[in-house]
Parts: sequence; C-alpha cells; structure tokens
Amino acid sequence: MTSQKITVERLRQLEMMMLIRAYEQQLVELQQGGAPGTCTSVGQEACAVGVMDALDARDRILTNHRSGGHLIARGAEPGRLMAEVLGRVDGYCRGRSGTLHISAKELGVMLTSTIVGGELSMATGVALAQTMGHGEPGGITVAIFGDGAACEGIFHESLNLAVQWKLPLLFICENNQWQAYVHRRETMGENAIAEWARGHGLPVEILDGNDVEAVQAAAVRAVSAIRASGKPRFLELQTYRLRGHFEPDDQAYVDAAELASWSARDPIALQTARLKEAGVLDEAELAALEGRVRRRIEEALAFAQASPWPEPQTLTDDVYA
Ligand SMILES: Cc1ncc(C[n+]2csc(CCOP(=O)(O)OP(=O)(O)O)c2C)c(N)n1
Ligand SMILES: [Mg+2]
Repeated sequence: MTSQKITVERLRQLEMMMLIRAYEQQLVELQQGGAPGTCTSVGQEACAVGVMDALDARDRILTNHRSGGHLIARGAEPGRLMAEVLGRVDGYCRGRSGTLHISAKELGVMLTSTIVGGELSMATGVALAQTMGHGEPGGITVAIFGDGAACEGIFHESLNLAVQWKLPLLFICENNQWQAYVHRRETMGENAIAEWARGHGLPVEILDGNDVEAVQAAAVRAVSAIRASGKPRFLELQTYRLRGHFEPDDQAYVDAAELASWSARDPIALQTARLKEAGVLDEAELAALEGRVRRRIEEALAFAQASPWPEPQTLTDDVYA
C-alpha cells in the first residue's frame, strides 16, 4: 500500500471507532428517554474495527450481547440498528430483536447471542458447514465472545471440536476484565484464557485490544493462516469495559483507580494521538471527522424515529410452533 492509502485507511478506522462510540452514546441517551436498555462496548471499539477490517464478504460472524461495535464495523447502518433498538419495522430484524439478539444476514452477521457462550457452539456449527461446501468458497467463521464466556463449559467443547475437526474458525476473546458485575480476577487465573486455548492445541496471540493497528495486524495474520490451512486460531484482546454491564449501571462496584487507568488508555484517544504525532491528522481534520460522525448519528436517529411500528397482525410471523 502507498503511504497515502495507509493514511486514508487509518483515518477511516478512526472515524469508524468514533461512529461506534457516538452510536452507543446515542443509545444511552435513548435509554434514559425510556427506550429498552443496552450493553455498550464503549472502550472496546479498537477490537471491533481491527477484527472486522481483517475479514471479507465471504466470512461469517457470530457475536455476543455487546455487538454494537461489531455490527457497525462490519458495515451496518446506524439508522437501521437504531430502528431495531426502538422496535421499528426498518430495523435489521424488523424491530423484534433489540440490541441483544440482532442478526444481519446480508452482512454475514449470523447471530448476536445473549446466551453467554452460545455464539461459540453456533460458530462451530457454521464453520463445520463451511467445510461441507456451504457458503462462499474460502470463507471462514469468526466467534466473538467475552472473558465470562471463556468460563463456560461450551468454550472448551467448541475449542476442542474446532481443533479436532480442523474448522476454519477464528476465536476472538474480548477480555474486558468484567463478567457482568464480577471481576475477571475472581473467576480465573491471570493468563487462564490463553493457557486454556493453548491446552486445546490452538495457536494463540495475546494483544493490546485498545490498539486498533495491533489488533488488525494480528487478525490479518490469523485470517490468512486459517484460509491457508483450514485450521482454527485464537486471539485474546485485552481491553476494558469503560461503561457498566448494562444501561443504566452506576458502576459503584468498579475500582475507581482501575477505571481511571484504563480510561487513560481509551482506544480512540490513543489512535487520535498516534495519528497526530505521525502528522496525518490535525485539529481541522479531526473536527471534520467529528462533524461527519455527529451528522450520521443525527440522521440515524431521525430515520429510526420516523420508521413505523410493526403491524399488530404480524405479531406471530416467524413463529414456527
Ligand atoms: C448462559 C448465561 N449465563 C448467564 C447470563 C447472564 N449474563 C449476561 S452477560 C453476562 C456476563 C458475560 O461476561 P463476558 O462474557 O465477559 O462478556 P461481557 O459482558 O464482559 O462483554 C452474564 C453472566 C447469560 N446471559 N447467559
Ligand atoms: Mg467480559
């Protein structure tokens, strides 16, 4: 890539992280205004953008309850996402899913699993289907889950089967240090997640999940190795959940010093500083990015609020039994 192309790409990534942040902040405001609650991924935007930027249209994604960033980084329209959260017909699932069950088949996002660890077993099935000739040739599956999901039995079953059956599956653990209201250190040893994955025979990389460039580079390496070998790989992205588990959440149980130290490593601030230092971003360009993001979110909200409610007679559509 030429240096000009790299610059354009880095600015696009920063704008994408800012868009995710602004979208989720808008959801928080909607929640305060009476819309159903949501789990935001504030602080984890570099994980979403870095991973999605390593994939292509053939790939399939299964994610967890904190999926807003994954969907937007994959190309979801904030307006259609907001319409979904507000229960309107123009949402990706015609207003039936809220934030916790959203899928967007046209983007290859097969599932947001609110059953912790559910995305792991389902992703194993999707990757198995790919080995049997379903989906587009060369596609891989990505399972995105948290440190809490790594404590579930299904984590071990899925990793073991992926290795034994040689599945084209990329495991992405977003270790954000929290499992609802329980800190990770209360449920597992310091390097447990990576050790468990290695124990099952997976190649593992542990990364700074707040560094979008590091995440993308590692994800590109892993994806190309999976496409070449057909075998699974594992990335642990170390990051932090800067907001509560769910909205609203006063985070009274969170250690203030720990929160402050991770806030100082906010992935958007880190990348902004890096691009400024490299001379590819100045205040005027930053203001332009912020303005574009603000307008997109305003348009998204207007679109969602103008979208109609589903017709009552459609209530039992898609109910199979
Ligand atoms: C099987 C199951 N157990 C418990 C819950 C309740 N629950 C929802 S999210 C969550 C924490 C999950 O932590 P983690 O996997 O680290 O994801 P994070 O919320 O940190 O993104 C729990 C316990 C659930 N939804 N499903
Ligand atoms: Mg977690």
